[in-house]
Amino acid sequence: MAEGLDLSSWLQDQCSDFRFDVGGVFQRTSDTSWWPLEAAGPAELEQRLERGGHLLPLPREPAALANVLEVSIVNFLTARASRLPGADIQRGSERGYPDLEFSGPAFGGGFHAVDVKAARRAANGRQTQSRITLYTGNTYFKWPELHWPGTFRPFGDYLTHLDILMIYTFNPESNARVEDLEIIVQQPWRIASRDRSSTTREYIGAVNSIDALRAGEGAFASPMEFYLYWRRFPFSVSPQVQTQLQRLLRAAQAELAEFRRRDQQGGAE
Ligand SMILES: [Ca+2]
Repeated sequence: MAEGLDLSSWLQDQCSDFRFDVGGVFQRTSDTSWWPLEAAGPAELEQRLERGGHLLPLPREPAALANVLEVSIVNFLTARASRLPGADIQRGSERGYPDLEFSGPAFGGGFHAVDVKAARRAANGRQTQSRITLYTGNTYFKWPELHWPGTFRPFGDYLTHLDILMIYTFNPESNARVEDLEIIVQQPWRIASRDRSSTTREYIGAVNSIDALRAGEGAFASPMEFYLYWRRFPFSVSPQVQTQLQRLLRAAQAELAEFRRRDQQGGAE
């Protein structure tokens, strides 16, 4: 395989240029609007928009705010990748894995999965308020040879898995809500804990110390140890997941039977 850029370093370089510069949600007109609207610069514009009732706060709800942050960095990285010759980038679905898929000769060929996670700082400033979710544990992660819905290809086809963590302080007083954004790029196994990130969902959780996330000091000494632990984990399997799994296994068996048939035919010729 051709030598390419190291995706992790490339992402780190790009992310160091990223600024979350979303000041709120724009409203076209309101009872307090007046015209013409003039401003000499960004600060005056913001003040003028606010006084004219054109600016609504971003959502408080963590998942909704996380989505705004994710969309903003995904747009930014997509634009950066489009300027890089030989780099291909594909955006994943909202509920699928990964958020971004990188491929092409710029990164040495093969497929690389990049997922974005936003997390709020806890009041003590040293931890995330809740554990970051690294993967859904009972589908594509547990069955890495199968091609699950919501994914581009089987999990096991990726040469690299990387997470972009967006850690911020929540400010309920500001329209932007987000302050002191820190971006960390890590391999998921390096920041994994032995705990789920939700008591009701089948999610693999990260460690919650921000220092540990930054340093990549999770609970596992090697990727092997991480995969063994979490693939053995007794996640519950819903009837829908069970049905999907059976469908995928049947498809894989049919494919294998077809390969065997062709192989025997080929051998007979
Ligand atoms: Ca995500």
